[in-house]
Amino acid sequence: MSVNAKVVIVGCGISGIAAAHRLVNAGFQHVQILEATARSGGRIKTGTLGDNIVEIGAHWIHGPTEENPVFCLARQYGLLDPETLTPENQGVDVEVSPHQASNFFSSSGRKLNAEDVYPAEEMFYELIYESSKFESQGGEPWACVGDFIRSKAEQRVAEKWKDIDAATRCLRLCVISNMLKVECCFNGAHSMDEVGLGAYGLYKTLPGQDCTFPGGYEGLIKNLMSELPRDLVTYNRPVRCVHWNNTEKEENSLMIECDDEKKIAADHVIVTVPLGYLKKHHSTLFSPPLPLHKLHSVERLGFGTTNVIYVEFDSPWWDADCENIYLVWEDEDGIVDQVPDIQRSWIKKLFGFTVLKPTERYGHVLCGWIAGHESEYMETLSEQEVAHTMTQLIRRFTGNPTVTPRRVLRSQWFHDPWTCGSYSYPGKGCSVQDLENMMEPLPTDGSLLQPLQVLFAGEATHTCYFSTVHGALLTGWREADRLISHYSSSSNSKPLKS
Ligand code: 6YU
Repeated sequence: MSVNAKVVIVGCGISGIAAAHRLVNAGFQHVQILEATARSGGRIKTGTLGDNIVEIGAHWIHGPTEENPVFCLARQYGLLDPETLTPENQGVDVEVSPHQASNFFSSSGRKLNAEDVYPAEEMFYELIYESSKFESQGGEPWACVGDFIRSKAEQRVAEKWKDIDAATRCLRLCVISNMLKVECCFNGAHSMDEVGLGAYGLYKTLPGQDCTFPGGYEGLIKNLMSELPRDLVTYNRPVRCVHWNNTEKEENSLMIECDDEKKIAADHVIVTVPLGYLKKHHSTLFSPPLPLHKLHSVERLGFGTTNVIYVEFDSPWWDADCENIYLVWEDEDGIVDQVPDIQRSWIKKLFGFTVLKPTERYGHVLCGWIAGHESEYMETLSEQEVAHTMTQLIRRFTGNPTVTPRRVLRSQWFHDPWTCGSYSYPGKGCSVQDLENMMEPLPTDGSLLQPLQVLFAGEATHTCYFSTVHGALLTGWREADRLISHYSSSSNSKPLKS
């Protein structure tokens, strides 16, 4: 098949690249990507900390098995460690796999015993599991995951832990607060009070033990880009406005206007900008504006911030087998995942660290995780201020007044003007209909002159793998396939007018 229709893709993240790949391989002759920045990859971004390769954006292949196209591509390009490829690794059921080795430290400078912590962890995981079972009830009677967890936990604590001493009970509640902060990072939400209970179960996990790219996630982008024509992407070319349903005589129905005033006529545009960007700029990005039902879904779906703060040490202060470190504040006021005074105590939102493994490769590097408005405030501080606060934090929790990080590096996704946060989550009142609205092409009225003018891809348009790289990639393929099947019927092959 050879197709002359002109397709413009807005954004060169994984979804835009995936769409371009499919179209070019299917014989589309005029495919162009317009990217606002000077690089490909979007939220897949690999950086360095000293000699170490570290991820600023996406870290893991979630569920590295045959069903995951990111895993299949990474394997094909030879980007994974051999142990990742073993059937044992692919066979891991994440829902029932044993706890990863974890260290818990408290704000009074002591290492907590496993037996003090595990009952709280167990209760929390039970509640998270139950939170995913409300799809058919639309979340009633709780609107958000936070409300559900708090009310159920209080009830169960009163029943199950009534004979336990007050200090242990109090500590366990603080552990539950810590787990809620973990969940905020996982969901990319400021608070679990903003995550809708009715749609929480929409997200689907794939089997297999999550894995990383030893040479960096951007290796995937480089390999995919090397298979596309060199001049396919125009960098530093932000799109200002998509003029669709343009009925002026002699004009193409679709015109893409760039920030530098350049105007590009096209038959189809695939918009892959992040939901955070769309929330902020939808009123100027589309002319005429988005239909109301689509706009409401853009508003209802959530898009928050999760950032990383890397810290490197000369020697470890955690156990040799430790995979995760949790920092439990002992002065929490009930079950909470928000900090009351962000400027003074933003650091309380950082739940802890993942330990970069293997040690032979990374040395002693920790990746700290922080979500929400606290993390957005952190972005406004200088790197020195962040390093100072991290040093104070670690000294306090380890009880060691001399421990000092060698290097610190953090991400700043909220202030990235082309992303405006990290990834999407189902907000309060959301349902699968919102994700379906997100992916619906324009114009929605099939009787109009030119169908499939504006198509939508990107992680926030996938009904069950939103917020992930594999979800984003699949949406790029989905929209390319929509155009391919449109042109497979010869009656639809319409040449570009101008
Ligand atoms: C995953 C992981 N991961 C950590 C962090 C982040 C993300 N994700 P892009 O933004 O890539 O591309 C759009 C392009 O458009 C971009 O280049 C822009 O510059 C450009 N653009 C914007 N405006 C423009 C304009 N006007 N004109 C032209 N161009 C314009 N995913 O699989 N594993 O470990 C993580 C993580 C810190 C920030 C992640 C992870 C998310 C992925 O990175 C992300 O989905 C995709 O890269 C997006 O690709 P794209 O093409 O759509 O957009 C209920 C329940 C919920 C449970 N949630 C599960 C959570 C699982 C996610 N976990 C994530 C964790 C980490 C650590």
